[in-house]
Amino acid sequence: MTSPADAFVAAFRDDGFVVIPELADAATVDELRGAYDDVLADGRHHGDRLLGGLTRQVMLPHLAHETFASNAALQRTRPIAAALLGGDVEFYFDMLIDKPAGHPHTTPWHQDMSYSAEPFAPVGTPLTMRNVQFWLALDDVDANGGGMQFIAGRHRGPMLAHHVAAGDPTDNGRLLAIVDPDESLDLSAAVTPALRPGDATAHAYGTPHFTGPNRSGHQRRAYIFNFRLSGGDS
Ligand SMILES: O=C(O)CCC(=O)C(=O)O
Repeated sequence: MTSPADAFVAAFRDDGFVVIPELADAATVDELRGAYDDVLADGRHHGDRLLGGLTRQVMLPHLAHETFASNAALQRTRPIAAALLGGDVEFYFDMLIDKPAGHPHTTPWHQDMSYSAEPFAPVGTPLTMRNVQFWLALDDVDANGGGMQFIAGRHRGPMLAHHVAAGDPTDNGRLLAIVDPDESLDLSAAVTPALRPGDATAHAYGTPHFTGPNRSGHQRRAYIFNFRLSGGDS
């Protein structure tokens, strides 16, 4: 009989994403929120920038605050990442993406693999299952509040055409987007998991995903961290 763990890994392999309820418990959410707010308020971390000139993003927060260097959610995630990718894993990188109440900007449909080259990886770039991104909600999120939306099953390829949607194409903080997503994707099939604080999603680098403006009336804090198979480039 298939164990729940096997079904979970199979869902990730089939759909390109999974939901992980309660990846962080209430105490960990409190700790992460405190650290998050400290880093945003400080504003001096060298990774603090506007993604595409639009949306607040703090790269590598583990260098800015010890809570992001070591916390219970990160520790719980490591074996999950190993199961999803099917081998030993290493921490790759982390970031914070904040959408305050009323934030008007989308993070357009994209595949994370598009960021593997500048200005963007070309059509035909192999989509591997060597990396996984975890997106941990520190607030309630849904489609209306800037929650993550996914298209299932498109992580197996081919890599779709991307373009620079905003920002300087020569800058690492550019914002990439799939060209004509309504042509290349069935957007009516988009799935938006509603998450409570502490719930997370995990997705593959080929999985098309998107977040909308934040119309929820409250802040949307996302703590995002990536693992990859050990020994080798992404
Ligand atoms: O948090 C967001 O708004 C978007 C995050 C995302 O798409 C990403 O990190 O690849």
